[in-house]
Amino acid sequence: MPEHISIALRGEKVLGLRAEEVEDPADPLIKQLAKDMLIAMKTHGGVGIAAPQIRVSKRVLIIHSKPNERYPDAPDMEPLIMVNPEIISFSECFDTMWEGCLSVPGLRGLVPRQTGISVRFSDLSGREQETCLQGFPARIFQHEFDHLEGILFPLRVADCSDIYSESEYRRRVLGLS
Ligand code: K3U
Ligand code: ZN
Repeated sequence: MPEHISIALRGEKVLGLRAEEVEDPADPLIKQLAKDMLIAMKTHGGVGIAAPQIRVSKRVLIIHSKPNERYPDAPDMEPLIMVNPEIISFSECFDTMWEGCLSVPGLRGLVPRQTGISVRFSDLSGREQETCLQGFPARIFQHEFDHLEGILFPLRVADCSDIYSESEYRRRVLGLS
């Protein structure tokens, strides 16, 4: 029987907290947390996940960009696990895309975000890394980073008439029945 890890849903207190710094990114407990997050992300069909979404208020996130029905041009990346991520810089350009969230099922919203960012984080060996993300991976990162700050995507929607039910999003945006 596959392991089941449930996802915290909007309204649960853990999703509104600022998550705590990880003192030792190389701690085996953090490796186990990352494994649980990978399982939850894959089981629930996400392209990213943050630790508070499995009810652990720690600063760990994963991004896993891959091409999909909604974002066919997304780059195919291995899952990238980041402990204590920090944003070093943002690009000046913004774009707007429809977002969803495993913790906010049934809703989609049009969210403006910066198109590129540079980030610093620790890997699971405790080594500090820096990377630049562009496009869809940058978007996933900013969405997951918001989870570490206790912010959910509906708060980032610029115009609240751009929040749709999943069925209206499929009908009006994707042109499906
Ligand atoms: O929207 C979702 C999706 C799933 C597969 C392919 C493409 C999109 C599911 S929601 C999702 O994956 C969030 C991850 C979450 F819920 F854990 F925070 C990441 C995300 C999706 C779309 C835009 C920005 C972030
Ligand atoms: Zn989310």
